[in-house]
Parts: sequence; structure tokens; C-alpha cells
Amino acid sequence: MSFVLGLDSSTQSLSAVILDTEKGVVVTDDSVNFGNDLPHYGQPHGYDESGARGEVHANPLMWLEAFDLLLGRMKEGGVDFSKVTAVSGSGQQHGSVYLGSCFGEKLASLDPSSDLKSQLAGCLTRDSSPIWMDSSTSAECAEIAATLGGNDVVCAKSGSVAIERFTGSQIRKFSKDDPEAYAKTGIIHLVSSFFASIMAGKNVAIDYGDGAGMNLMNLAAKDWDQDLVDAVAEGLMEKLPPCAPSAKQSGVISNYFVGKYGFSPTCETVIWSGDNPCSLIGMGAASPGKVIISLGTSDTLFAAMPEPKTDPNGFGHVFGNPAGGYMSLICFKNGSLAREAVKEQFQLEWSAFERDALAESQIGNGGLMMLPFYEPEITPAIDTGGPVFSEAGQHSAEQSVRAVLEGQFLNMRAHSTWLGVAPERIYLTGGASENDGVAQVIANVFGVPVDRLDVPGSATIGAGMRAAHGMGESLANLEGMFSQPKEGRTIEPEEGAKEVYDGMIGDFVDFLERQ
Ligand code: XUL
Repeated sequence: MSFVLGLDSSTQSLSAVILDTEKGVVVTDDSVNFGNDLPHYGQPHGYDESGARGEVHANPLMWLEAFDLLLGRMKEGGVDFSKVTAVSGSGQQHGSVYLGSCFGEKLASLDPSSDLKSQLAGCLTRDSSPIWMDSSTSAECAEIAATLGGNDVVCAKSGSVAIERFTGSQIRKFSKDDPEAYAKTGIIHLVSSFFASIMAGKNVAIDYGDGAGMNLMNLAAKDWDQDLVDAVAEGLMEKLPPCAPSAKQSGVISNYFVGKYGFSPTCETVIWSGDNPCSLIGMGAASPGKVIISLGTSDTLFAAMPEPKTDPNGFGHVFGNPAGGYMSLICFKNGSLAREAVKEQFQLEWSAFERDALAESQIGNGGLMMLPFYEPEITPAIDTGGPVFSEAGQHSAEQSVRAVLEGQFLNMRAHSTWLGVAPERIYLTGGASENDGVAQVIANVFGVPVDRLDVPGSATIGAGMRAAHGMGESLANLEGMFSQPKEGRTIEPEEGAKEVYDGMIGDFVDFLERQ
């Protein structure tokens, strides 16, 4: 019997799944929603919504409380953690946690009769964590690029131009805004390595998947790049955990989890990765050939890459593939929040997206287009929020549903051509992937069949699979068990649809460029 635990600390929730890797079944899954389960933090979507000038931060104490709440709830619900042989996890990418040098010692002596929040709160040198939605660091990005001799250099070294949400510019801003607190910071973790360290009872490494989302790692050398690190802030190299391959074991689980939740003292920990790299594994896309679209708070499009290839326009990224090699990623900030905005505006149920609204409108919306950026966007860079229609006037619910979906996926198609791969199928994951209406628009815009997987939560499943992989299990076997498309759920493109969108994409790009 081999049970592994996968965890996923995402923007809005912390989720867990236990996989039986012999029988190939999901034994149990559970989730804590930050907004609903921990309303006292006043962060209903998992972050502080009052941030000024593009700042989006979350409370790391909320994450700690969620961790105890989730494991406690699972234990009370009858989960026997003593059967778990290995654990790993997935974290929202780019977010960072700032801690004093005492963090490592504190982790080694956590008392199971107390909780994580009260024992670790004193180690924080910054009481909030900037997350991936933060866009407040344009000045710092420009400074980093200038120091390096231009964004071409930053991109050639790190796989991405200097990006606002990436951790390097965030660290630079912190070091400028609060030099004293920066000086007191002994170690800077990503969300992924923060949780991984807590589980291992010591500071552990950042993996190549998530590390590449910092603008600090040299992609070719797979290590921190001295020039990039020096361009960010003085003394930063000493504050970074090491970089390591994603399958690295980090020792047995901390006594805290043995004493408090009944884990076996021999349970191994494997370092965590970012949510998109974990999703790549969960979707069975570790080898090149599959293109994944993940529909979550952000929408992302990603694929394994044989060779690192960077986006000439600077919107796409190259990360380490947890299975070795590289992956590409393009992130669109206006994901589920934009779809929800249309749903709320017209008081619709998701079923209206499922078919009704789409059946009532024509493919191509009679030429009506929407730039679906309810919030400022990152791909492409749009500073002001609010949808823009190509034609003035009132638009019906049906037209608006189609317009938001066509706008999102035309934008995705236009910004993924640099990958140079014409997908033969698209694999869909994330909350909205179950919606047939959404899946149909994707199939139509890209002109290929869309598959969904049998198991929910590809990042969480991928984290569990990575735990097993780190213990030596074959990834191909794990994919065979957990990453299979759901039978009878393939959505085929509708006849003639691709031609409509082939004709429309140029107009959409022109419309976008006029803004
Ligand atoms: C990827 C990105 C988002 C977060 C969401 O670059 O910023 O997809 O990983 O958790």
C-alpha cells in the first residue's frame, strides 16, 4: 500500500488529496476556502483588496491557520495520516514570505500541542506577502532591466523579461520601501518553499519550476544568477534558499505533524513546486506534445518544451519542468473573475454559460468583440480595468457571455503563437473546465478537440504525483493512473467555427492594439 499526500496552496484556498498509487485511486480530498472558512482575515478572495497602486498582498498567518484547519478537519473526518508515505505540494507562483533567521530553528522545535500560527508569527519580518496579482513594481522592473543592460538580457538569463508579479522586483521594492525590515530578513521563501519547509521542519530548497518565476534563476545553469540577484537587492544571495530539482526529497516529516495529526515518523517530504508546474504533471503533460489550458483565478496556457524558447514580446515565460527540461507558460490575469463579473451583471447561473446563452448567440457574435479585461491585464499589458466592446450600446446577456469567452480565448490564441506549436488537442483543467459552454468556445477558437481529465484539481493531484515520483515511482505509471481524459466528455469544434475565428483574429488584434 502506498498513500501519498498532495497539497495545493492557491490564491483562494488550500486543498489536499490523498492518492493510493497502487490502486490508482483518489482516497480522499478536502479544501479550506480562505474567504468562507477564515472570514476574520477580511480577505474574501484570499488577498487584501484594499491595496493601493497595484499592490496585492495576502496575510501569511491566514495560510498558517488554514494549514492546521485543513489537516485538523481531515483527521476529525477519519483520515488516517499514518498511512501516508510521502507528501509534496503546490503553491500559487511568485508570492513570497519574509522571515527572520530564527525561522529554521523554530521549525525544528514546533510544539504539536500548540498551532503553527502562534508559533511562527514571531518569525515574520514582513506581515504581508505580495502575491502574483500584484502589479506595483513597474519602477523596480525597469531598474532591474537597466542594471542588466536591457530586458533581452534578463529574458535570456531567466526565461522572462523583468515582470511585476515575479519575486525579484517584489523583493527589490520591499528592500527600498522598508530597508530595516529587509535587513532583518534572514530568508525569503516562495509560498511553495515556505510550506515545504514547515512540513520538513527545516528550511528547504526552491524547485526549478517555481524558482524560474522569480527573475533570479539562470535557466541554463539551474541556479541563482549572481548578476540577476545583485541587480535586485544588496545581500540577497544570502537570503535565498538553494535551488533544487523538483523531485528532491527533503527528509522525514516534522515531529509537529507526527504528534498533532498522526503522520508516521518515516513519512518522507519532497520539495514543493508552483501550481502551474504541478498542474503540468497532474495533467499528464510532462513530456512535450500536450497543450494545457487551466481556468482559475488566472487563466494559464502551458506546455512542456524540449528546449527553452522565450517569447519575443515578453508576455510568455519559461519555467523548469518538474519532470526535467522546461515548460512554457502564459498567464492571463482576467480569468474566472471576468467570467464571474458577466455572470453577476446579468444574474445568471453557470448553466447559462453551459449552453443557453451560447445557443442564443452566433459563433463570432455577429462581429461584436470584447476586450475582456475587467481588471488590469498582464497579457497584454493593460493598465486600466473595465471591459471594452467593439460596438457601443447595450448588449444582451447572451451577447455578453459569448463576448467575454470569445475575447478571452481569441486573446489566448493571439498570445500563444510564439510557442510555434499548433495544438492537436487541448487539455482543460481548473474550476471552469467542467462547463461545456466554456469548453466549446475554446474548441471552436482553437479548432481542435478539448479533453477534460477524470480527476479534479490537477495542481493538487500533480503535487501528490510529484510526492510519489520523488520517492522513485515512475511518472509514466502515475500518469496512466491519474491523468486520463474523462470518457465521453471530449468537446469537438463545431463545423465552420475555426474559419470564423481565423477570419476574426486579425480584427481582434487590431482592436486590442488600438486600446
Ligand atoms: C503564473 C501566475 C498564476 C499563479 C496563480 O505565472 O502568476 O497562474 O501561479 O496561482
